Amino acid sequence: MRNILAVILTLYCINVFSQNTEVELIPKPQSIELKTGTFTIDKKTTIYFESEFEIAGNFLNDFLQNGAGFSLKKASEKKADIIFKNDASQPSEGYFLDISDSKIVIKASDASGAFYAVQTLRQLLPPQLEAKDSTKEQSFTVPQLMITDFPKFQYRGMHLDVSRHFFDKEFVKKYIANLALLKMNRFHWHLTDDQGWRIEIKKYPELTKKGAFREETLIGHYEDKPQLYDGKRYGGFYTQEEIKEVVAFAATQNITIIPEIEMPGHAQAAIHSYPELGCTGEQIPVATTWGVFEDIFCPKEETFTFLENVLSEVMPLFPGEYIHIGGDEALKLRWKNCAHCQQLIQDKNLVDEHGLQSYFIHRIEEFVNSKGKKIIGWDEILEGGLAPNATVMSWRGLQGGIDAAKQNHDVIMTPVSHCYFDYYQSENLDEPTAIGGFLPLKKVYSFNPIPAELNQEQAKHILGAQGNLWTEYIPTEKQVEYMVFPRILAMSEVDWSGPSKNFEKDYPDFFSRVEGFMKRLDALDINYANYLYEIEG
Ligand code: TNX
Repeated sequence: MRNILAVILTLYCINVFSQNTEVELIPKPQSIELKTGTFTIDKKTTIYFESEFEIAGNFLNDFLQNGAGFSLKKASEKKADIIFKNDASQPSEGYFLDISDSKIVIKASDASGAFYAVQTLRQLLPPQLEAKDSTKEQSFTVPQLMITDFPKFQYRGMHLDVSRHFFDKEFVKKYIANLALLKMNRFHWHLTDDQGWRIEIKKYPELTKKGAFREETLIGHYEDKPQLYDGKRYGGFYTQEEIKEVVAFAATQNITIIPEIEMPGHAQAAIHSYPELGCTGEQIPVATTWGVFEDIFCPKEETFTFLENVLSEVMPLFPGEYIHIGGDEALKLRWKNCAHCQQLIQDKNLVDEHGLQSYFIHRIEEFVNSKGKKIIGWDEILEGGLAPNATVMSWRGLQGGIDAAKQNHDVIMTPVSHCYFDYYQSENLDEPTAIGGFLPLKKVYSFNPIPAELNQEQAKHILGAQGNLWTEYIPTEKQVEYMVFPRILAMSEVDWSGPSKNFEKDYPDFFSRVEGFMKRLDALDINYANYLYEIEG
């Protein structure tokens, strides 16, 4: 008798302690209704989904396989325990998740909605499932509840600069997977810059033979003095096969990749590889320091041919609708001193070099549009007049985005003030060298991508917001994660849940969820900045 009681007590305790009754989701869903009790997922749990929800269904199975060593068996719609249903009344990318004692029902009108329902379910499961073969347990509970959810913004992005420092395809995949966890849907891959060309272009092999490597690397600075030149050849690039592999992986994470090929500025690595692309024709090195350089693409016919050939190889690799063509920080000194450029300004009746930049971008846009894709450019593409279908990434502040939206152009907000994760995140003296600036977690969380100056119609052009990670001072994978986490949690919530309506109340709530989320980040082996909690907590 005593033995039986002991067994019952043990079973009861296991049940109570294995219940995961806290609901600490990031980004926060639009509405949660908690019920009492739990639903148990184990080896016997069955699943039903049609092919339209394959990405979501497969993700859940892979997740369980990875963390617990089992996946869910398929059953008919009538018999299955976890069921995906098409429901046309669900908003785009939205879902309804109903967990009761006997079933989990997920309703969505598109593949993204079902995928995000699974991400929510994943966050309701114990964090240790995130780590490979992490647990010997075979049974997990999730709380019974109903969630109605959808994103505030359709563009929820994160960027990574792989030019200033190179990160290999495995790390890029991990980075992308972490965006999916947070219901982000765009990865902006900054593939070319002065310090390195990182994508194989078969027609122009020198781009990666020469342009993907530089002679020495500035790792940090101290009191404005350069420090730590390592004197070694540094670089790397992705073959087109590797790009395809990353793109295919991103599809399993419901992430669209936006590749960026910078023009006309930030082109020194390209000009090093093919000097005729510059205005002077002189041999210049791949840049070894940071900043803005004078040598930019020269608006000659052969440059346009080169760029069109490059884009013709890049575009088919990426199934998304957008190609980012840069457009930022193009100093005009070389164009001022180039007879051909001045002639072009006259011939085309352009006001000055800014008009010439606008002509340049218009031409590229026309080419990209003719291939069925759209361009995004940094907000400098406003100067001299926007290309007719361009989407603007507003980085120098909100003004570029405001101006573009007023001209009926789509906008992605990514102002330095709230979205630059290469800025310092605390005043802690031990912080690794950052490019400058100060952007604590709280400030990211306070961001509202919709400026008050816009009326309702204009505001519809604000597609969403993006966090940027420029990597001048970020040489390692660990440091990338340190700069991104936890600030990306705040960005994901701005983009998905919508800007905070009552900061005084919302921020402490967000912050406590961030603290809870740490266990998941640990299990995912993500190197986040955790001392923030001593300061803010
Ligand atoms: C400005 S943001 C740049 C980048 C730098 C970044 C550093 C933008 C369009 N251009 O080239 O890496 O500042 O914060």
